[in-house]
Amino acid sequence: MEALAAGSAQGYHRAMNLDFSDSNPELAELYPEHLGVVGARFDAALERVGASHAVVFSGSQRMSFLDDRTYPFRPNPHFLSFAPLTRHPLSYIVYTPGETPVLLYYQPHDYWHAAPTEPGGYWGSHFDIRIVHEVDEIARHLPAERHKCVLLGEIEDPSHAFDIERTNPESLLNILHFSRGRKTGYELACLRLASRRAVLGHRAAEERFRAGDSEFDIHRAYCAATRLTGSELPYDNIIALNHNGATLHYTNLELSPPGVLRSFLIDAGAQVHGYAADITRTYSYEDPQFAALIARMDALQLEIVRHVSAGMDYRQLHLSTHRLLAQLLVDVELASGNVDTLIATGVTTAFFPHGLGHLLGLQVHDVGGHMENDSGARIDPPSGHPFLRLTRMLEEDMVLTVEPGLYVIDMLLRRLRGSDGESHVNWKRVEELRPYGGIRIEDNVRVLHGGSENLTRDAFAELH
Ligand SMILES: [Mn+2]
Repeated sequence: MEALAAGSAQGYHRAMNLDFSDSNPELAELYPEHLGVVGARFDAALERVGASHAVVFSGSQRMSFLDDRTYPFRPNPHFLSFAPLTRHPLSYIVYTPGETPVLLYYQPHDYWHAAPTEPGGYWGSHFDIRIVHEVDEIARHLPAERHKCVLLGEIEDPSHAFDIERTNPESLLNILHFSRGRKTGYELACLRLASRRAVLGHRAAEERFRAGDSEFDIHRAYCAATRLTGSELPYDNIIALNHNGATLHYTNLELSPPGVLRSFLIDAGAQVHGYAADITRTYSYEDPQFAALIARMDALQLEIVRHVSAGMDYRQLHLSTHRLLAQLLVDVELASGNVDTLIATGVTTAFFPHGLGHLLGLQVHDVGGHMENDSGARIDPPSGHPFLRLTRMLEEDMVLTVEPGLYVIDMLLRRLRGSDGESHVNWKRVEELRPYGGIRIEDNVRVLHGGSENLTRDAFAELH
């Protein structure tokens, strides 16, 4: 990481195959097949609703209330699925089956803001690109028969719909959302790059934790190493020292380091061409007992990852995690009793209250995690596990997270008081663990027939 800080990032990135640009030759090779797959999905989706054209809107900049400032731009993921246009509000893709897609590329004459640069890269030659400087010019590039169009995107200003009346039909979206669960070769390459990019940050963050930095300064080191600003991250970094790790989505970033350093939980991602990584690690400062507990959770996580393969029901993986966690709680003397009892009395849920994981892609919590098929049928989470975001049968080339956790969350543990669970908890051990917050280990995993590819562990192994 010192090499990065010293300014030789370009050379380092090239050496480690970390070309995040849109001239990356590997992505250039994979992209045409990807665009073909996206097109085929749109063909099926348009046929279902009897439409001839999909007009996919990138989105507009949202304004703060009573202000002239905008929120960070978050593009429509359906727009991003065509091309890596992450900074392009007010652009449109017109997709017509059998034709080269038209890209209405909005490039305003604007001396306040940097307009999008000239289109190009590995994707540019696959579109009929029409540069427009005024929003009004867009209308004449759209198919004249507006009733044969469907518009996909978030329309806040009705003028951005250009008289297209059918917007975001659910039966059409069901096809796109269900099929996005499986990634193309190009998407897998982007996701691998995103994992590597995030791991650069994780390495730098651990180093700053060991050096005694504050949460704020660890966050700065993370952004510097990934070459991403806070608003370019796929989600707000969770950088939690000591007991702050018990807050599942902790994002406060304290400015000063704590007086005593015990533990560090970091849940931080990165994105490459809109595709996200979502990675969590937990470190002990110098307490061998907490380090041993982390090692136990790491082994548990790997055991669950070992069971990931096509045909597996992700709900079963989540329930298996509770069984393994119950045994772990007994082994480390945080609880006593048998596995079934600890689950039935809610003890495992108090220590591990979130889902095992979720689909990952253009969205950190990618769409379609609860879909049974492309017709809109839904698979509910198992009873008692409402926060499980992925309930599907696993298919080859899905990419998902596996992120078991173990925390001292007083709000949840208090609820066990007076219940059947109370006598199974070793409250003295809970007191001892409380200052350390919690543990979460999260990898990004690609489903294969008979196994999986661990994007995150591969990246950590490469970038040592
Ligand atoms: Mn996650």
